[in-house]
Amino acid sequence: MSREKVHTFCRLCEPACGLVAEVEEQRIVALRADTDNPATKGYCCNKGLRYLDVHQDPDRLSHPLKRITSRAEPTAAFQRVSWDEAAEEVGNKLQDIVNRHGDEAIAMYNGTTWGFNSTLSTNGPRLIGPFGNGPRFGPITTDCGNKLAASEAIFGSAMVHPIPDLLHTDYFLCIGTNPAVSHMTMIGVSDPMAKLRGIKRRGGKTVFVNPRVIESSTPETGEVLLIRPDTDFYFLAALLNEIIFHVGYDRGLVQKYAKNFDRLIDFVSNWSVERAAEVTDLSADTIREVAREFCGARAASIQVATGVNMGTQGFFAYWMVQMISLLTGTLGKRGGNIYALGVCPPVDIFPGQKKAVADPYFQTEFGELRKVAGDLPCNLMSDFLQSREKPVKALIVRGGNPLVCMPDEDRFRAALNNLELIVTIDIFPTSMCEVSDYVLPARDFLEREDINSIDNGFQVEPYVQYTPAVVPAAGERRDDWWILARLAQAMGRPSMLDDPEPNPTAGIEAMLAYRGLSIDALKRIPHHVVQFPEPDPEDLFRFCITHEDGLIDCCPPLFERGYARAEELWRRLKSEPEDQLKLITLRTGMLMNSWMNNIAAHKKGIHMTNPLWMNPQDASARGLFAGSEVQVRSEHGLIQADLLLDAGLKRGVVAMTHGWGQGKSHGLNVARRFPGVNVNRLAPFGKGSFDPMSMQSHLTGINVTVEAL
Ligand SMILES: Nc1nc2c(c(=O)[nH]1)N[C@H]1C(S)=C(S)[C@@H](COP(=O)(O)OP(=O)(O)OC[C@H]3O[C@@H](n4cnc5c(=O)[nH]c(N)nc54)[C@H](O)[C@@H]3O)O[C@H]1N2
Ligand SMILES: Nc1nc2c(c(=O)[nH]1)N[C@H]1C(S)=C(S)[C@@H](COP(=O)(O)OP(=O)(O)OC[C@H]3O[C@@H](n4cnc5c(=O)[nH]c(N)nc54)[C@H](O)[C@@H]3O)O[C@H]1N2
Ligand code: SF4
Ligand SMILES: [Mo]
Repeated sequence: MSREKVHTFCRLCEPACGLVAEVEEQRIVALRADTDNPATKGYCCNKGLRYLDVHQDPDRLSHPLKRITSRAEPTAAFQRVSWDEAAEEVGNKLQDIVNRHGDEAIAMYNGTTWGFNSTLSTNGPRLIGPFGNGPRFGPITTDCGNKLAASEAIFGSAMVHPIPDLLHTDYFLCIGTNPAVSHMTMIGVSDPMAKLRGIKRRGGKTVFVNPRVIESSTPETGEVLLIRPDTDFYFLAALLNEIIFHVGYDRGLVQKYAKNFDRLIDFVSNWSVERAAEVTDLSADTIREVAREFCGARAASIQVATGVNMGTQGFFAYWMVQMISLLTGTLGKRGGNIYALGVCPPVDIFPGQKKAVADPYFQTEFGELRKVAGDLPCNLMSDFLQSREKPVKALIVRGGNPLVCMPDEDRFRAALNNLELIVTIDIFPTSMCEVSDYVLPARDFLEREDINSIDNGFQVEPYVQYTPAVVPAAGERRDDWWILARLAQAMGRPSMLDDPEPNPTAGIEAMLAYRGLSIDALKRIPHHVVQFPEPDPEDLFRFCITHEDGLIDCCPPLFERGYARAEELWRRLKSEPEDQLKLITLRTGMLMNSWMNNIAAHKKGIHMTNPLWMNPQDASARGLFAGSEVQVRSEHGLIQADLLLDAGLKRGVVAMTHGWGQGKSHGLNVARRFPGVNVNRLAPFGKGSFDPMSMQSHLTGINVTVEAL
């Protein structure tokens, strides 16, 4: 039997590790790291390799399903229907809803998998537009809404995020991210830990800022400064204050590229090192030392990720990050934070993305809101689904699981009862599918062609890779773009399928054309990979400042909206009792947010559930011990969990992995036996529960109490 090797790549997270699939008679028999991939050089993690289990999982969705039980019944039953039946029924119902309730009656939730699917993301507006003007949601506002909104205001575009030049930096300030586990986000870097070890070998160092001694911190990388959760803004503002008023800043970049600089100075003058020390649990001397080290390094760089984004002030924190780069002259400098031109200059990958406007806010029945890259705040999804002013009657969930990944599971379940139609497009029968009326089966990444588009502009070592579909899709699974286009067509709306020969790769070809490439050309190249020259740090100033005047806005007047809140939250933190417990969330190498949870080989030891981790001294102060069953309570909810001890946690901090709590996924025969607990039941939800600057959910540093059951 002939065995063919197909070069492809992983699309679970941002390193896009090269893989080789071995294929016999259109079946994948092995999936391994592509050791000769010129870009990712054989690096790969267990999740990438285990994707073969995902691909072969007998529980996978392979046919369109229609619900035959009422939604009120505890266990859902589904019947297999043809694509035509499913599409026509859904299309008719959607159109009928629009006829009765208007063009704003269809809500959508587009999950994380959006960005990892280029035939979907490059066709965004054409695929989403036909469903009207209803509210749009997605993980943007639980993941990185702060970054998108802040970059839009500062640089002019939501997709501009200067990355740390990890190959040349000699001081890396790494805040609220755990590269060893997550492999980092909004930066595309193969084998991030090797890059961090490289910094140390060159005589530099990484400084982590985190409430926990994380796996990434080793003698070969650097130490952790243990910060009190949700205080990063004060730490970053104090760093900038110290740089401006004591260490001295670089006037070169400021004179050339900055506007509203005096307003920035005014704002920062208020946030001294001493004030930060009062709430961050970092001493004034420690903060001063970081400022001196950062400025004294030959080339210093900085990165913040979800640990900061999910705080109450991720937007202001990210603002400070950009200003630290600008004022230390490390922005657009080799070894500092740079723009890494990839296959083409920044492109919009979110359907509703637009350039900066002076005031993006508008009035709604839930207060003043803005959209971030087209999305409304996830924390108001339940409210919008029950809107009196603009009734929503249908919800389409594509490639995400808002039941588990957003706060507010109970209210969200209740809000779903209001809807006439729920459609979920997924590869697995998740808990979201269980509450849906129609469930539509998508193709997995081994079943579709793609390029690594999500990291365009964020890659430490830029390259583009093409992959063909490794094997034909099993059953009746269809591409995500096709499914959305088919539903639009059935509604009688403009659809990509109106074209007798639809071309889902036109957007990809347009990106490739910038470099004189095409899919055909990539197909002929070994591994289908083309690497681009080392980034020119100055490209940042060429491509990334998209305000009309060509300047970086150091302090848009819009930001004043957050000033009083920064003071108010500081006072609140200062007045908290010393023994206040704060919850943070974690990732593990076995899960991808709420999924990869049906892999039997992963369900071993501590990975069989999601315990509550506590510092041993905090545990003994409460008479708790490893194995205790505990009750964790916040102002917003209550859960039960098993307690385990982690001496690496800062005192006063407890931690849990998110993505669990799927006992109601009856079709997932492994996951339902290892349900775990939905930690997001403890997170704030509804009006006022998110960062008003960026609509970003507040998911870290949540005040909780823990008691024995
Ligand atoms: N294995 C695995 N990899 C993943 C994912 C996954 O679920 N599993 N998810 C992918 C996705 S969607 C994303 S967005 C990325 C996320 O990538 P990362 O942002 O790197 O995600 P985490 O590993 O959760 O790291 C967040 C860190 O923030 C710390 N933290 C929590 N609260 C605070 C705080 O208030 N301040 C500071 N300074 N730190 C804090 C936590 O201890 C944790 O170490 O990972 C991606 N990669
Ligand atoms: N407490 C807490 N909450 C968090 C986080 C946290 O760190 N702490 N992290 C937040 C972050 S960063 C994110 S990104 C969100 C994630 O939020 P979501 O995107 O809503 O959740 P995922 O679990 O990533 O869901 C992905 C779904 O897509 C399905 N899927 C996989 N591949 C495909 C495909 O090709 N097509 C289709 N149609 N479906 C596919 C999977 O089976 C899964 O059901 O969660 C957020 N929630
Ligand atoms: S690091 Fe991310 S992209 Fe690489 S194999 Fe693991 S999950 Fe896939
Ligand atoms: Mo994410």
